[in-house]
Amino acid sequence: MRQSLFRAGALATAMGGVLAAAGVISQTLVPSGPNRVLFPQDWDKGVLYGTVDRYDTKQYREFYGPAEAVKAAREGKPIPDGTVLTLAAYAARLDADGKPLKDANGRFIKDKLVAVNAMQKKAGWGEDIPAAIRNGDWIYQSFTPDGKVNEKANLAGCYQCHLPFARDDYLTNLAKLAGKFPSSADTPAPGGPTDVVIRGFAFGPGALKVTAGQRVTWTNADDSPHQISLTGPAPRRSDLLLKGQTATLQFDEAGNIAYVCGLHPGMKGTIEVAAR
Ligand code: HEC
Ligand SMILES: [Cu+2]
Repeated sequence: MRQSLFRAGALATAMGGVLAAAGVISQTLVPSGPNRVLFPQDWDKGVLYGTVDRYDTKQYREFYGPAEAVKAAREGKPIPDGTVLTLAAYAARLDADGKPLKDANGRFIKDKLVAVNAMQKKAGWGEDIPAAIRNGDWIYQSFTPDGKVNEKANLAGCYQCHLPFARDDYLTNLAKLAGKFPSSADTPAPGGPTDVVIRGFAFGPGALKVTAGQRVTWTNADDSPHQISLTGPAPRRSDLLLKGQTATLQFDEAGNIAYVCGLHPGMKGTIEVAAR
């Protein structure tokens, strides 16, 4: 199991600024409408390299890519020029109470396709994307299920959200593409007073009280990566946490700390740090 300590990265701080500024002007940063990424006609004929059950949005998502990209990722090589990766988002099938139904393996069951999101990498692409949010040579596009460009998509958001994963060629799920996501990893059962478990796309407990000088440890129990991202005056991000991995952070000063998941900002938590 990997244990990561937080780094107070300059990147995280810079990103906080970019995101704050971009919130206001994001729509104009990257115009929506048709761009160089065309609808990936045969997306479902590629390799289905990963799925995610989104408990927070009640969606079931599939990742598709070409065999050459899977091969490159497995060999630790750069993702080939021209690669298109597709995220197919489906509504999850719900029971009468609006809760997602599960199959024999405990996974969500797909209902209607709601969106097809694509990212494509080609040498020289991306030069017209503002430098602050550019994702190398990747360009993003969002399509409706019938293959039309979703003109309402906030494309700047794609770049902003994927930017912190530059180390992984801007992918949130490079580990799944590379076949290295530890889906069957054991998750320890932390139950200490300063432990937070991430399960079903939620922080448990969502509100934690600690005393200044104490350390908080987050453990990811989900079959999806998550990331602790402190918001507020001193933004910090943990490494990506795969299943079974932990991040630890010490809180030395009293105060209220708010945080979200860097991948799924709808996941929220707080740490209340009492004076010693
Ligand atoms: C709020 C953050 C966020 C935004 C905004 C976002 N993504 Fe993502 N993207 C994710 C996450 C998280 C995943 C992994 C799947 C999941 O957990 O739902 C992902 C996965 C993907 C993948 C699969 C490849 C990979 O490993 O990352 C593609 C393709 C993709 N997104 C395209 C897009 C496009 C196109 C847009 C803009 C229309 C977009 N994304 C906007 C967070 C985001
Ligand atoms: Cu998350």
